Amino acid sequence: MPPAVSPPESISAPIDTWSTAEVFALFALPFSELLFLAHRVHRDHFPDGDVELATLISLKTGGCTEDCGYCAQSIHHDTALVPEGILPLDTVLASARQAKARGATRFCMGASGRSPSAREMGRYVEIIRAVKALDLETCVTLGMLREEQAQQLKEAGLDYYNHNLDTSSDHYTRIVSTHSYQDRLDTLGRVRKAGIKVCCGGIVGMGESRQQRAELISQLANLNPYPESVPVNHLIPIEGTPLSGADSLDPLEFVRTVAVARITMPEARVRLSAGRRELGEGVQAMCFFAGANSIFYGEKLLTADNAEEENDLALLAKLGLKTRRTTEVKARMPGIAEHDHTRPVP
Ligand code: DTB
Repeated sequence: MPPAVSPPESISAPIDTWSTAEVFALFALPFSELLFLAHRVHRDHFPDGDVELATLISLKTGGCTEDCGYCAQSIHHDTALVPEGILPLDTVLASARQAKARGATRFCMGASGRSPSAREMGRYVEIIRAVKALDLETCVTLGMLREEQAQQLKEAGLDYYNHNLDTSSDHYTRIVSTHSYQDRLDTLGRVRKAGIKVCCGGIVGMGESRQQRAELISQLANLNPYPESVPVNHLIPIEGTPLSGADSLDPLEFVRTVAVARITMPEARVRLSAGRRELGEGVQAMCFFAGANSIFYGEKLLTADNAEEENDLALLAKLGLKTRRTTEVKARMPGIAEHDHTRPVP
């Protein structure tokens, strides 16, 4: 039996580390109690309760040598994906400008591959500089990095590096064979050392147990410091990948995962990421209550379709949730009217 966590007092005490057993005990709380705790932590740390809008683009698609079992972009899997080289700078900038005009504050860029070559790094650095100059927060995910590459990205003005732990260390060996969990931790260490903020989370619904979900959250929460940004993805089963037939996860278990991430990483942006559209409005609403405060906003993720922007804005309006930009603009200019969530931000 995992030790009982006696809510809510135990949560308000400063907790520096989270054992898997403690995290598991959170997962095992009655649903309403878990959500109540998570929401309280959320309110304490994010009194504005705003939601960050982040738009994602695939800078380079497919042709990846890694064999991650969930991914459409691996050369090891027989998916319908057509590989594409690095997008021209102009195309990326047009997309970034559009994302900003529609209300996104963060522009996330993903490039396929085990790790970037020197030539690719040159292109990515140029792109990051140019996007940053548009006054957008920048985030990239480029695979494994060496120390000097992390430094190069920092010098380009990069805000966040996304590199997920994906799942527990023991389950990881069943998902990926071309690199190890330790490789992931090593890159995360180099990103931290370079002074870049860390975006690191996982994917649930890959056939892992609750114990393994608890291990993942414990790993993330015990990173010192824990990530500033924690994407919680729901597996999108992609035809031709080894995980295409994975048993679907109970949506309420997804909500629990979000809640546990919020409680254990109180100051992080918990990102409702891949698979959000498929969760439907009711489950998304519960995730926001449980502490999710960032979403991918835009018609596409990397290769998969995302929720429609109009529908997202309508959902936020229905829930009375403000976007991050609104709050920040209001903080700078008290009295300014809130924007109408049912229409794109001018
Ligand atoms: C993250 O955790 N999720 C994003 C981002 N980081 C790079 C990626 C989601 C991809 C979903 C599947 C696809 O589009 O192929």
